[in-house]
Amino acid sequence: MKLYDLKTGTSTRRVRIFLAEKGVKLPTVEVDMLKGENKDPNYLAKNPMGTMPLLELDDGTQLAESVAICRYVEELHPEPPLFGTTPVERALVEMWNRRTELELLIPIMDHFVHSSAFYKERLTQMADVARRGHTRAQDRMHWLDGELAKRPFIAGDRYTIADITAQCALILGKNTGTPIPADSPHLARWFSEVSKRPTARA
Ligand SMILES: N[C@@H](CCC(=O)N[C@@H](CS)C(=O)NCC(=O)O)C(=O)O
Repeated sequence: MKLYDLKTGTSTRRVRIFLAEKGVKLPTVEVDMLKGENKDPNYLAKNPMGTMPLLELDDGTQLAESVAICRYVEELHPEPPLFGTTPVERALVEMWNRRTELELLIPIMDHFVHSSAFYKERLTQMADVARRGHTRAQDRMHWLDGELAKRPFIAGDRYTIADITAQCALILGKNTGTPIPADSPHLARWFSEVSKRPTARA
């Protein structure tokens, strides 16, 4: 197996933290996005989306979505479980992972890519999308704050992929102008705790 990675990426960080939680180390190739290596025909032949992470299996299969990669690793290495263990736990983890991706990560990402100098030449930036992403993300952080007043982790009593997604989203938010609002103590408590895990800097 070979993992195509991007050290500074958010989806790639999700996979690195997941692997670190599992104690799994994979041969890794760093793709230099600044040099356009992800748009190179050789890379596009592996992943026409031109994105990382990409997990290349020994039989040539290419897995190119961070959650798909994590699910595959979970099947091979079930311990510790990061997708839940019972039918209801699995459903709750799925629910919260989708929510943290759709409601938190994507709005934070929208704000970042539609306002940062880095993306200026890479796409048509729309100020309205940036503003909407910022407002929506902050609204969803207040919502999550209320949820985290009731339990230790995003999907229940245990750290799961939903925490990893939210953790990576909030790292991006912190670095790109959409931080945790000052009046969200439960979200701040949770973020401080997950940031202290040994895997947080993977
Ligand atoms: N939905 C994909 C998103 C992948 C993605 O957008 N990756 C970023 C880096 S974290 C990327 O490769 N960007 C390249 C580009 O924007 O050209 C996943 O979860 O894996």
